[in-house]
Amino acid sequence: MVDFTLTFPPGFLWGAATAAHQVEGGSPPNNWTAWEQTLGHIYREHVAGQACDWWGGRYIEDFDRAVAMHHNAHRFSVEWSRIEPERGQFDLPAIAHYADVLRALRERGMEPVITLHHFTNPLWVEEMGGWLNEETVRRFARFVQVVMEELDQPVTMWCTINEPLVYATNGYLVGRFPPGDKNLRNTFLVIENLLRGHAAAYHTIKDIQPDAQVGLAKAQINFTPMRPSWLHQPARNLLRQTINRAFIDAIITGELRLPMHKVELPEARDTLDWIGLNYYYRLQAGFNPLKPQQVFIDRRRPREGILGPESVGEIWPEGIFDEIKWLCQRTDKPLYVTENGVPDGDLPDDTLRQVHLIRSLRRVWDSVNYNFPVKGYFYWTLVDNFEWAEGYDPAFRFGLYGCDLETQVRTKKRSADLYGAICAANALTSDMVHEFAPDAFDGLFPGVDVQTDVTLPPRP
Ligand code: IFM
Repeated sequence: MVDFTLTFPPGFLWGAATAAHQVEGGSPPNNWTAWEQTLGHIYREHVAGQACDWWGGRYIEDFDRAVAMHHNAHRFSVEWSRIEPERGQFDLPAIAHYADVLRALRERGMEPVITLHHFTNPLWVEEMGGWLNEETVRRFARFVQVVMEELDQPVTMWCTINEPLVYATNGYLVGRFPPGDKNLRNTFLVIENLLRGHAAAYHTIKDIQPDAQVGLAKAQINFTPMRPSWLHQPARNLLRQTINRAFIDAIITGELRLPMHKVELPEARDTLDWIGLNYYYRLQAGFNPLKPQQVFIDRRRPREGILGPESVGEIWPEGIFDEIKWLCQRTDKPLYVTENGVPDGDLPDDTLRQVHLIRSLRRVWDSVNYNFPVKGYFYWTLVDNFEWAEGYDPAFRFGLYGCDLETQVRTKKRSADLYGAICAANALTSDMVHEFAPDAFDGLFPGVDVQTDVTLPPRP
C-alpha cells in the first residue's frame, strides 16, 4: 500500500466563499430581488427570500462551523444596494453590519477577502442602464471609496468584481440573469465597462490603502475542441480567447480585444496584485461547417468527466491545473482559487463532492509543486444557498453544509469532515482518500485513468 502526504505551503489560505445575495436574505433593493418577481425567471419561481439569514445574524453560527473545519480565511461580498440604497445616500448602519461580520471573522482567526461586486446592482443603478452606462463606473468607484473610508476594520484582500464575463454573458447574451438582454454588442460594452469598473476600484483602493492587495475573481472554463479536434480547434480557441483570456490580457496590455470590439484602456493596465480563479467545469466547443460563422458548445457529451446538471457542463476537476497554469503565467501574480466546487444533486452520502474535492486538490497541489504561486483555496460554498437562476433547485446545492430553508437548520455533509481534515493538516493524505473516497485513489497517480463512474441522480 502506498502512503502519501501532499503538503501545501505554510500560510496557505483555506476557506469557503459566499456572496451577499445568496446567503443574506431580506430582499435588498437590487436587480435580483426585482428579477425574482417575474414568472419564468427562476427555477420554480423561487425567490432568495430569507436565504441563509446572514443579514439576520446567522453568519455567526456559520463562521463557527467554518472555524470548526479549520478554515483560516473566508471570502464574502458586501451588498452595494444595502450600503447605497439610493444614489448618493449611504446607509452607515449597513456598513457597520459588515464591520461586525469582519470582527466575527477576525475573532475566529479567519482572514477576510471582500468582494465588492458579485452580480447584484442597486435598483437605481439598474434603472440608469447598469453596466451599459459608463456612469456606473464612477458610481461604483464612489461606493468603493465610501466602503474603504467607513469600514472601520482592517482588510488587506479586496476582490473588485466577481466573474465579469459570467455577469455580462448571462445578463446580456443569453438572458438568464437580469436584465435578460440578448445582444452581443451590449455584452461587449458591459465587459468593457466592467473592466473600467475594476480599474477604477483598483485605483480607488490603492489611493486610500497603498498596501491593500487587490484582485478579481475570474471564472475560467476548461474549453476543449469537439472531435475531430483539428476541425474544431479554431472554435475552441475563439471561445477560450473571448471568455477566458481577453479580460486578463487587457489588464496586462491596456487594450481590450474582443471579436469586432477593440478599445484602449490604459487605466486598466497593471491593476492586479493577485488573480482569483473560479473553476467549475469543462465544455466542448466546435463549429458547424455548414454554418461556419457560428461556434457552439456541447454541454451534454462528457469526455472522461461527469455530466453535471443541464446548465453546467462536464465536471472535470483535473481541468483546474490548466487554468491555474495559464493565469499564473499570463499575470505573473499570486493566485487564489477563489471558488471551486460541485453541484451534487444531493447524491446519497455526498459522494461526488468528496471525490471532486480530492481530485481538484490533487491538481492544485501539482501546480504548487510546479512553483506556480498558488496561495489559497476557497471552497464554493459554506452552506447551500440561493443559486441565481437555479433558485434553490436541489440539483444545484454546492454547500459543505445543507440548509433547511423553513427551519434554518444546518446539516453537516461528509465533505465538510473531509475538507476540515485537509485544512487542519494543510495537506491531503492517502488516509483521507481511503476514508472518504477510496475509489478515487488509483486515479490520483500520474498515468492512471481517473474514476469516471459517478452518475448524478435524475432531477426531482
Ligand atoms: O453560485 C455561483 C457564484 O455566485 C458564482 N460562481 C459560481 C457559483 C456556482 O454556480
